[in-house]
Amino acid sequence: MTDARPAPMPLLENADPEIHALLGQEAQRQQDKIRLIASENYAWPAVLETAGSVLNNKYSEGYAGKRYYEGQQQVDQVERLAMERLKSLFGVEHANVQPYSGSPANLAVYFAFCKPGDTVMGLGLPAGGHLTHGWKVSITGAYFNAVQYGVRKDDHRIDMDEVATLAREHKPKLLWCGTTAYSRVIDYDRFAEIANEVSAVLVADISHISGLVAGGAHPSPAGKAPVITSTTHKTFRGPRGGMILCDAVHAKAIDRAVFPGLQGGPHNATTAGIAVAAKLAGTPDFRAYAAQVVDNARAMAEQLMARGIGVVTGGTDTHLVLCDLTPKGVPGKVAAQALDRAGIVSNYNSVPFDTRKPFDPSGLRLGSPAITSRGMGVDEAKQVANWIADVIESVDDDGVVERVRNEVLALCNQFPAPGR
Ligand code: DSN
Repeated sequence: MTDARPAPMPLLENADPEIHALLGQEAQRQQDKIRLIASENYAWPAVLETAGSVLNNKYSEGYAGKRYYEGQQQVDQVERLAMERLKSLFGVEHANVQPYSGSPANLAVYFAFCKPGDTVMGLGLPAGGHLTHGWKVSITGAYFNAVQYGVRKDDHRIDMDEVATLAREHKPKLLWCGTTAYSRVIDYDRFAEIANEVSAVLVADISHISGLVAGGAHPSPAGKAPVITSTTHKTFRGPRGGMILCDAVHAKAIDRAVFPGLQGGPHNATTAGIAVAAKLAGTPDFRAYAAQVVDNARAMAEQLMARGIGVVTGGTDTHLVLCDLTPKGVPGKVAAQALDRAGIVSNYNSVPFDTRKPFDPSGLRLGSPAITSRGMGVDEAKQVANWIADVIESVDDDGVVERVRNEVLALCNQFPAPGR
C-alpha cells in the first residue's frame, strides 16, 4: 500500500478527527483500487467543490422566479443555468433538476401520469431492469399494476416482440425503457412505435448511460421518449442527484409532481454541480471520454471471453459488462469478494434466467466509467480483464490474490484518481 494521504480538510480534521480519518481512508481506497462498479465514477473535482459549497445553506422550495422563500438571487440563476445547459445538451424542451436521485425522479413520473392501481410496464429486475420500473418489492410494483417484460432466452437481448404483445394486451399508462444490468443499445424507435400504438407515455430511464448519450456514444431517446429520467452521478460524472427531461407539454405535470408532489426544498449545491457537469459534458473532451468508456468496456469483454468467462449477450455496446461465471464454476459473490481483496471492486449480479438466488447469483457486473476517468485506455482494460480472470481461476489462492493486488496498486499509481 502507498501511504494514506490525509484528506485535505483541516476544518473537518479539527471538528471531527474520526470522520476526517474515514474520509482520508476512503480517498485512499478510491486511489488504490480499480473501481469497476458500473454505476460509479469519479465526479469531476469541480463538481465535488460545488457540492460542498455555501449553496448547502439555502432553502428554495418552488422554481426559479416562484419560490416560497426570499434570498434566491443566486439560486434562481444557478437553477436556470442547469436547466438551460441540460436542454441544450440533450435537445429537450424542459428540464427539472430537483429530483434528489434516480428513484425519486422515477416516482415523480408515476405521480405525474398515474393513479394507484394503473397499469405500467418495465423491464424485469432479473433481466437487467431497475426496481422502480415496477419490480414487485418496490413501491412501484406494490402500488401499480406492473407488467414486466424480459429478454430473449437465446441471445439475452430485450425481446421487442414481447414488449409489443404485452403492451397491446395490458395497455400500460407508462412504458419504461431503461436498465441497470444490460449492455446493449436500447431501440428507442421501436419502443416509441409501441408506446404510440397503445397510447402509453414512453419513459426512457438513462441513468446508467446519460454520459454516453450526452457524449454521443449511445443513441439519444430525445424526440422519441417524451419523458427521460436520469441520475447525474454515473457516466455523467456529476453530483449525486437526479433529473427529468421532457416535452414542453408535460413540463407542468412533471414540475408539480416533483414539488410539491414528492419533495420539499431542492438540494441547491447539487443543482449547481449538475450545471457544472452539464457544461463539461458539452465539450469535445467529453465526447472522447464517452467513446473511450465504450472502447474500454468492449476490450474488457473481449479479453474476459478469451479467458473463458461468459459475457451475457456476447459483448457490450455500452460501459457495462455482465459476466456469467457459470463456465468457471465460481459464484458471483465469491468472485466479487476475492476480486475486492485483489484491489478490483465490482458487484455480484444476477444474470438472465439465473438458477441461483439474487443474494448469491451467477454473475458479476463490471463497468468502465471510473477507470476511464483516471485516463486508462484499452491496454489497461485488457490487463484488468486478465487480472479478473486470474483471480476467478484461483479464488482460494492467496498468492495469486496478493500478486494481483500488488500489480493493481502499481497501475493505480500510474493513473491518479481525479481530484488527488
Ligand atoms: N444503484 C444503481 C446501480 O448500481 O445500477 C441502480 O439504482
